[in-house]
Amino acid sequence: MVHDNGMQFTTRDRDNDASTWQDFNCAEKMHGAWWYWDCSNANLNGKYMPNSNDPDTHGILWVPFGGHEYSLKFSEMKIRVA
Ligand SMILES: [Ca+2]
Repeated sequence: MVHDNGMQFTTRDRDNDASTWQDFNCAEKMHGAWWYWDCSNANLNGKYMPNSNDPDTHGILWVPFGGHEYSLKFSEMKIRVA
């Protein structure tokens, strides 16, 4: 997540990631909008994958937890107001 820190949100129609390939949109590749840097570290808005094994990284991804091919069953984001 360190690489994604500070990135703008990328959607299919708003490419704000830092991928080095011209016209390459991480939200399209990963099937979910996120604060992408290089498409690979996390995507908690990915597709639900019932068997958790997702070699194409389209699932709900949190690489420090399960690696690049493990899709979580669900994700939940919470915001704390100080
Ligand atoms: Ca891009």
